[in-house]
Amino acid sequence: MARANDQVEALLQEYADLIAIRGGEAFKARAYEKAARAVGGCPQDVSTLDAKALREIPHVGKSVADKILEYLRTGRMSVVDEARAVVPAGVRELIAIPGLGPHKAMTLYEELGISSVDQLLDAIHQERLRDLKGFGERTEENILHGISVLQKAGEGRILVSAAMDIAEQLVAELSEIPGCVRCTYAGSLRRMRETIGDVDILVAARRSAPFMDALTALPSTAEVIAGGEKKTSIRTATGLQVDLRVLPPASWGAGLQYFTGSKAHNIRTRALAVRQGLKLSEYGLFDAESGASVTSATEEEIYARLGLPWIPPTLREDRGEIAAGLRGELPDLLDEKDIRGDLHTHTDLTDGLAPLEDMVAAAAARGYAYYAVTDHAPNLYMQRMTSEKILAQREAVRALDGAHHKMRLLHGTELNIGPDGTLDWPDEFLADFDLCVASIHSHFDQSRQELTRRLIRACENPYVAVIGHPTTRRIGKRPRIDADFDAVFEACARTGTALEINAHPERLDLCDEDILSAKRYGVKFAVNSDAHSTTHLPYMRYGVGTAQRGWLTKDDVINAWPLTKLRKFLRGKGA
Ligand code: DGT
Ligand code: CA
Ligand code: CA
Ligand code: ZN
Repeated sequence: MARANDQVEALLQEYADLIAIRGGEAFKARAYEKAARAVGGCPQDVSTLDAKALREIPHVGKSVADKILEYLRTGRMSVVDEARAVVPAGVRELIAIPGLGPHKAMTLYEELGISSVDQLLDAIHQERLRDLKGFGERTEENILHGISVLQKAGEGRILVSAAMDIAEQLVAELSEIPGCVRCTYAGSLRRMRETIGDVDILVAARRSAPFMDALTALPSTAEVIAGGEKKTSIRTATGLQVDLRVLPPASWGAGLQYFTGSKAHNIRTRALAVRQGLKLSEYGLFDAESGASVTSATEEEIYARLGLPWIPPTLREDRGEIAAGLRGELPDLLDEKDIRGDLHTHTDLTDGLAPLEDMVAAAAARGYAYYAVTDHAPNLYMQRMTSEKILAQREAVRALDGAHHKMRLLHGTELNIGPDGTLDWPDEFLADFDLCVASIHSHFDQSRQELTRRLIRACENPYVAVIGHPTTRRIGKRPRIDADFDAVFEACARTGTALEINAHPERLDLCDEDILSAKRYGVKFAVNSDAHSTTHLPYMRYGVGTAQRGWLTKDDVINAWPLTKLRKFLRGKGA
């Protein structure tokens, strides 16, 4: 995505937050929030658009368009600058704490002068919040919990998608430099971890200086942390650290293996080498006694010399991949090109940004064999869905089916699993959908017993084929719900309900470890983008990466199946 869109999205979102903090009209804050999301999800680069084209973006009217143009012209939005002058930056930090809204944040600032997370922690420990109107012991607990969620997710790590955007851009630029033999990213990003501490880039070249110089000279480089002949570390303007290492082409394989990690995987491979009288380092595989080089050019050769098949990076976490490799039992992992369709997507009939036609065209362009439209059901009240609207949508979907000749359309919905496990519509109504996804969108704080029963009840509904984002966590924003997931996985296996691997980079839900547990129960999975705009469909790659980290093959994943087999699975659930 174009960077101007990201920057405009961030500014509009900040403006929305600042309006809310200052107690402005809620609808105005909401309007800027919607505009922010729409710009973020807009497929065109906003810096190439004129006033008229800007206003064609959903939720962008004259006043927002003017602000975007001002930003493109001057690099600032004066209204945001004015609002910033009134509300200290720290207060906006406070509203990022789960459980603390803009109203409470402003009260804390006005009554107690609190304008940072640290000051808030001090105030709680000194019990200074107790006397404030609207604050009690329970609020304190919620705030403390919220801060710990924020800090745990934070720890300086960023979402895999944000790191990937930067890494791919760097790899493209460094690959252009004369003398570049190979260039790729390694580390946790190559292993597709859900969050990334720093980006590790490797180059194979005879001379390192041109690459180091290019990295330090990039406009996005804000600070050079350390520069040397073998390794240069920089920090980008967004605060992300990038380590660039330049290797001699002959030791490419050894360097790539070493710097891909994980540390735990490397400890295992080194121990395996030692047992065979070898020594493995980032420079190569050597005979321990003579020091003679055995091999170093490719990862395949190094693994082969250790008696292993090449191990996919997503498995390199010391979760049994070495033992499985030695036995010749590594899974044939799901690949992004195995995915035949997307089974959880939205349109602008609810909170999506793009009309049905655009979503379908974008899905067809991805080469899908089938595609499900699953807008929100009525109990998510803000979306104002009705039976009439969804039936009208079904007509539109049926009419469009065949327009993209190779892709079949499925009409579904994303149901809300109510506090007691009941769903939005009666079974007779559900029976006419091609596919029902059911998800939890509210009452996250129920007891473990209630949450477990609620999910199991949804699985037992004969028309629910997929449980959407099963733990509801949002990385860095909301913790997972406290349910007994072993019991849920067991129920999914028993009832033939698939579990979603939601590919949105902020969700990645189920996560890798849950997938490993669920698979032991014999559960099937659906890897879905949950796209709310055409630009979200490519999030699929992060879902596939997560599925790989959970050792899944295409047999485990219902949307890697041919449509006939998928339909049979759905029929098993009543559709
Ligand atoms: P991150 O950056 O925290 O998301 O995680 P990684 O895995 O990218 O870790 P990083 O950047 O510290 O190092 C990249 C890889 O280099 C790591 O996965 C394995 C390798 N590596 C780095 N330091 C060591 C070390 O002290 N011992 C071993 N065995 N490997 C290391
Ligand atoms: Ca790293
Ligand atoms: Ca690193
Ligand atoms: Zn949802």
